[in-house]
Amino acid sequence: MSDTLDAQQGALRSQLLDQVAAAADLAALDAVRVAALGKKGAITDLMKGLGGLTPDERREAGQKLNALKDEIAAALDARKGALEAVELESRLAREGLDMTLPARPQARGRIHPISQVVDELTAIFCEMGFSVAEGPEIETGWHNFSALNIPPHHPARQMHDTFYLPDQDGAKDADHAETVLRTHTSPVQIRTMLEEEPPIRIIVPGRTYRSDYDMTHTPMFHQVEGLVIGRDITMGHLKGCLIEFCKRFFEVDDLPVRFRPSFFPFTEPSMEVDIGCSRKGGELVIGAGDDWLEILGSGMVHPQVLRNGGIDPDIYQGFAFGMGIERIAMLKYGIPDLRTFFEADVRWLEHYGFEPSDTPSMAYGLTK
Ligand code: 2U9
Repeated sequence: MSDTLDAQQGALRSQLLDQVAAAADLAALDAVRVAALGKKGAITDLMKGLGGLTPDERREAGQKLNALKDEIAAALDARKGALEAVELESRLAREGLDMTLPARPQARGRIHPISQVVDELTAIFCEMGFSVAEGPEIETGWHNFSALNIPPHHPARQMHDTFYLPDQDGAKDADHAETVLRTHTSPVQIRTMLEEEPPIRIIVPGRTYRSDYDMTHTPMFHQVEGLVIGRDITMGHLKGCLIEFCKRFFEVDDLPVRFRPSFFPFTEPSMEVDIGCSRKGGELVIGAGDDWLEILGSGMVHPQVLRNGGIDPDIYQGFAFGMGIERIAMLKYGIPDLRTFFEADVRWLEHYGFEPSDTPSMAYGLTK
């Protein structure tokens, strides 16, 4: 074959092989294929140029051109495979899922300690057969004080302790005209007694208000009160219920519990309940030691309060109890300052808050 044709094919071969290697993606590679092997491609042009040769020259040149065509086609296929592999790798990297990631992203939100403790109290008492009652936070003087046997000039009624609102018009008497922010959740129990027949077994968690503000008091705080009314309800029922509650809430099976005589206008006899603890080295440990910690107040419902609730004390008796929710939350979860409960500081919530999935339940032990 002429030296010129040889040189042409040699130059074309290295040019095409360089272009195949340099093709950065499948589209560029296809352009090289068309430029080399297409109808107007470089190799196709050389094929057309064979017409002017002798039969022997044409046969030799044709064989060499076919060999070049096969070599370029093979190089194109190899490069296509390599580029497709790169394309697949980048798609896998882009679309891949890391199956070791948690099913749900780490919840950013937190349940406030008050909400968590209300859920814990509800889990404990509802498992004992109580139901949850709610009622208005703006109350009449009658429901908040008189019905509870709190006499007209009792200190609790003073402005320094109670938030008064303007009297309601059209009330049936001065007591019902008087309007306050409730100072405890007891009025809801009065309303329940007026509306339901015994037996009654309710807890009433909720906001309560007192005109007070210092290291251990805030104008709004949370209480939970309980009321059990039935035939032949005795102090034994009160003690059994509250001892069980304290053990389950603080999750200490052998928790020491003691009942101390006290006085409340709405219960007789009344007793405050302490749990055993140790304060050695300034650290509070609940359940062990020879010290005591007041948790709640309780008593047998005063007969006059039963009458105010439309219940005959010669047929029914009952017991009641009440506790501050912030107080037991602070004791149980070691939260030092009451005022931080209401500052909505996200860092505080991140630290003292609870995971939404930490739903308290007696089925799995109050807190996992
Ligand atoms: C009715 C009858 C009786 C509710 C009770 C207490 C004792 C008590 C305080 C604890 C700390 C309020 O948050 S606190 O300041 N409460 O000690 N509460 S017996 O007695 C009732 C309630 C309603 C009809």
